[in-house]
Parts: sequence; C-alpha cells; structure tokens
Amino acid sequence: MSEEQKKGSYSADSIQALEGMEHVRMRPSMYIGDVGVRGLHHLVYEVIDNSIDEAMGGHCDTIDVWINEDNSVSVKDNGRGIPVDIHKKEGVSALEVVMTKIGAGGKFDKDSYKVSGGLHGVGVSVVNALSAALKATVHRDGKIWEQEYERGKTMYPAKPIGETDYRGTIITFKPDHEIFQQTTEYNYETLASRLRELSFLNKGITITLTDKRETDEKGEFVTEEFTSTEGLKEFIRFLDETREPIIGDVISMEGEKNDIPVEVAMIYNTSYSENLHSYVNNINTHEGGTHLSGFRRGLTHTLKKYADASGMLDKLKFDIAGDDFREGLTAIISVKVAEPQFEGQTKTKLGNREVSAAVSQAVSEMLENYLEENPNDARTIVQKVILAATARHAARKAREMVQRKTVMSGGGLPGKLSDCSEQDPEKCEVFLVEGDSAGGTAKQGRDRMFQAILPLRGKILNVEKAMQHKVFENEEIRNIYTALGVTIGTEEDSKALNLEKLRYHKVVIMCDADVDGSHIETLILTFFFRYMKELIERGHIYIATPPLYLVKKGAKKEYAWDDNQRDIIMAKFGEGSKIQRYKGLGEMNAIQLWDTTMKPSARTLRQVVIDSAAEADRVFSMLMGDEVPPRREFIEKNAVYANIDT
Ligand code: 0RA
Repeated sequence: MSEEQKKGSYSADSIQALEGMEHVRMRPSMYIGDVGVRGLHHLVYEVIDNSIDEAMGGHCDTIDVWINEDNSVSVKDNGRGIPVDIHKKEGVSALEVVMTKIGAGGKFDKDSYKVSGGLHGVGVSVVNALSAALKATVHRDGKIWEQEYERGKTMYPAKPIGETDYRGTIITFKPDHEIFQQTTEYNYETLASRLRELSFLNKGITITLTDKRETDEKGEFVTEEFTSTEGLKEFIRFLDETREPIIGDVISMEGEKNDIPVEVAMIYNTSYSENLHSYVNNINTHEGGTHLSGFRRGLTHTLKKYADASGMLDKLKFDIAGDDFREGLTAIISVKVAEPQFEGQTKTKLGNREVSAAVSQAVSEMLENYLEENPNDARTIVQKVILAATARHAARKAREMVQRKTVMSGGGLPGKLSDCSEQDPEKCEVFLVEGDSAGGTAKQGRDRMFQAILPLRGKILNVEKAMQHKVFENEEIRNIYTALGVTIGTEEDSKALNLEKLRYHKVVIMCDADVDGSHIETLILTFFFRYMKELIERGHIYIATPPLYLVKKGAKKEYAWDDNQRDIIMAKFGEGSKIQRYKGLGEMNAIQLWDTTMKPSARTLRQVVIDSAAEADRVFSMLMGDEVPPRREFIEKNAVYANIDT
C-alpha cells in the first residue's frame, strides 16, 4: 500500500469514526434507550460494564464509583488498564480507538471475556459522545497516561503524565446537558441499587459508591460498599428479607451446561406471589425468554416427578398446573451467553434456543439432589404446591367472573365509571380517584371528551397479603379490570394479561397529598405491580401531583407544589399574601383541580417506571407484607410526605 493510500484509508477511517460519534449525538436514544433519567444513569452502567468485563476475565476485583460534586461520575477499576500503544490500523492509541470508535469496545482483545449485549455493551465511546467532557486515565506498565475529550472529540493524543505502581483505568465523564435536557442530576439510590445487583451477580468483586455532592451529620460523604461472597444465594436472602421461608435454606447451583455458564438460586416462602428474576450477561431480562422457560420446565418436571412418586397427590381431585409449582417462589436465573439475541417489545427477551435446555438440565439436577437430600423440605414444598392448586381452583371461578363480565358486557362498564366520549384509547385517560367526593369534583372538572373518572372507595385491598381468589372477588379491583378493558387469559396462556382492549393509554392515580393518600397510592401501585405489571412496563401508569398550597394576594393567585415554591411566590407577592394549604383533593373546587392537576398543559404527571424489578419486588413485599420493623425503617428513611401534615 502506498503512503498516499495509507493516509487515505486512515483519514477515511477517522472520518467514519467521527460520523459514528456524531450519529450517536444525533440519535442518542438508538444507543442508550432514551435521554431522560434512565438514559442518564445508563451512561454509568455502560462504563461499569467494561470494568465488570475486566473482572469477569479475572483481571480486576475492585471497582470504585464516585458521583462528583458537579454530577460528573468517576469509575475506577484495578484491571489491566486500557492499552495505550498505537493501534496499527488506526494510527492512534488503542485507548483513543476504544473511546472514539463506535462498537470498538474490547473487541480487539480476542481473549477478553466479552459477553455484554442488549442496551448495554454499546461501548464506552457512546458515553464519550454524550458527555460534555470525559477524561480517561490509565495506569499501566509503571506509567500514567491521560487523554481528554469534549462531546466525543479528542482534545490531545494520549500522553504520559507520570509514574505509578498502580494498575487500572479511571474514567470521569460529565453528561452533556445539550443531550440530557430533562436532567443531568444523578440519583444515588438508583446507582446504589444497580451496583448492589451487580455485586450479587458477580460475586467476589468489591464495588463502592461515594456521593461527593453532600456530607452526612459527621461531615463525611455518603458511601457504601457492595460485595458478595455467595452471589445469587445472598441475592435471594436480600430479596426475601421480609418474607418467611418455608424451607431450610436457599437452593442454588452454579455451573456450565453446553458451554453456557448457568447460575440459579431459589427459595419457597409463605407468600402467594411468584418472583422470578432473570438475567443475561448481567442485564435484567424483564420479558424473560428461553432461559426462563428452561427454568420453568426443569422446575415443573422435577417437582412433578417427585410429587407423583411420593404418593402425596394420590387423593387430589384435580390436576396440578405449572403455576402451582411457583406460588411463593423467589428465584433468580443468571446466564452468560456469548452472542445473545434479544427480542420483544423492550428487547429484554432472550431468544437463543440452546439456552433453554441448558437451564432446564441445570435446574433438574440441582433440584433432584436437593429433594433427595432434604426429604422434609421436599414434603413442605409439595404440600405448598397442593395448597396452591386448591386455591387456584377457587380463584379460577372468581377470575372467570372477571372475564365473563368484561367479555359479555359490551355496555357492562362499572356503574361508578364516568366514561369519556372519545373512542380512540390512545387519546383517552382515566383517573383513579381516592374517595367518592374527590371523584365528584374530578368528574365536574375534567374534559369529558377524553378524560374518564373512576372513583375508588377508601383503601383498596392489599394484594400483597391476599390470596388470588380474594383479589379477583374484590369489587374495586374488578371495577379496575372492567373499566380498563383488561382481561385475563390469552390463547397461549390462560393467566396472561390481555391488553388488546385497553381502553385508556393513560391511567392516572390521583390521591390526596397526605399520609393516607400516599398509602392508598401505594396500595394501588402494589396492585398494578403484582397483577398488571405490563401496564407499568409499557408506560401507561401515571401519578397525578396536586398542589400543596394556594398563595393569594388580591386578585393574584399562584399554586405551589412544595414549601420552597410557596416561599418564592410569597416573596414575589410581598406583604399581605395569604396561604391556603390543601389537605386533600376534596378542598379544591372543580376549576382548581382542572387548572392544577388535570389540564394537560399545566399539570405534572409522574410516569411510573420500574428501574429494577428485583428492587421493586423487595420494596413492595416490605411495604405491604407482614413484617413491621423493616417497613418502619423504610418509611422513616424515605418519608416524603411524613412532615406535610405537621
Ligand atoms: C482491551 C484490552 C485490555 C484491556 C482492556 C480492553 C480494558 C478495558 C477497560 C475498560 C475499563 N476498564 C478496562 N480495563 C481494561 C488489555 C489487554 C492486555 O493487557 O493484554
């Protein structure tokens, strides 16, 4: 190749790299999902993923994360350090290639155990493109190297800046507010919960998180260390902290089947809910897939075989279904797949066929051993399954009533529903309103064209503590099903949620802004999370935010949603301004409720999203379950409404 050609091809490549980076900035959502709160946090996960990969290859055991004062984030690992030698093809350092070439990732390192996929694994160059500034520091072979970038553009070639005994990589990036226009502020808890999850999924790694934005009473930064020696076993104990186990310990296995690393851990508890969490390459697969179906198959097959042989089913008058084996089950399945195929609405459903048999075999072996070695636990599990089958029979009747009512009705909407006139579900909203009186105000205040009102009587049933048939027998809950047009049972799955006839694309929970209201809000959310999770996942569930204050002076009036806003308005109005404190929705008249809480152009709707299904599961079981002490602790830590009534 002539000098000219070499130059030509080099610059062609570098133009391509530039175009790649610019494409990321033009279409960020294609790479990180969205440019809201989620996408912002995704940047951190992307950087950490690289360090985790380095750890999985056995090159690193510590990862430190800092949220810096300016909301930039630093991630430091004690891995091999990103190579800084000149990359033959690109003519720049390998570091620069990793940082500026879309999709370069660790791919040029053939030995690296790189299994990232899904939204993760798009590469740290994407983070670079979406950061106002990024600095990479590499400690390698006794030298410290450094390179900086702005909005993905290299500021200078990687340069040595000193000597070191350390080995590793430090990346500090500040998300670009031009891209993340909604917010560039990191949420400590969101990051902490992901890091905790990662430490359970990758035992032996120590991950720390330090928030340098504020200090505690002692003047120290808030910091936590996440590390797990037992991995998924500990994850299960963490998730089931507030549930009561019915067997001695967590059942678990770890191994390789057909070259696929598989880890499974499970326990049975006294609750009625099924909590399965599945991961592929550390990514939570909400929509399940082949690994999850493999787990289900292995579980059903093995338990059924055992139960049949035990003779305990002999007197049973009805059949046992797959679901019966999973009531009160908490389980985690984690697999590592070299080339994962992700499918489904949110690309979180594993498609690789070969994984199903691998997981099924792994689970069967694990369970067979356990049942054989623990006959008492085995009997307890079978008894629980029989109980579930019995309850399912009772539930089926109640569920069929829900189905019949919605299917046959046509005009059979709940009497309490004030429907809207628009027919296109996409344009329709329904407000679930606490209490009949606030329901009446909302009914007057609404735009009847596209807004429907469903008043709910007092506290709705706590589904966390109720058996399924009680849930389906409950009138308020039945009203929610019928009003929303949600039915149970599809052709493939008799228990699956059927959202085809969903009548409103926005379901808005509207409660008082006080302790009672927030309790009712949580009860309703618990119901949606346990029985209509897909509605949340598809972004249909919202929470209305009524104002807390009305500040008046003469003819001037403004609403405030918190104390700070109230004080600003009072200062603006000056001497003689009067405050009205809204204790509940009932204190507002129809016009006020419309102006502040229902009118699309003025209101704030908070969309309910699930950051981490495992975390949400734990929180709901804690808030709504039987045990009181952890709930009190949680409420004290997170009480947002607690001081409002004082
Ligand atoms: C490719 C090759 C080698 C290290 C890495 C990638 C690497 C990447 C990141 C990203 C964050 N931390 C990292 N640590 C290492 C090293 C190849 C070698 O030394 O032989």
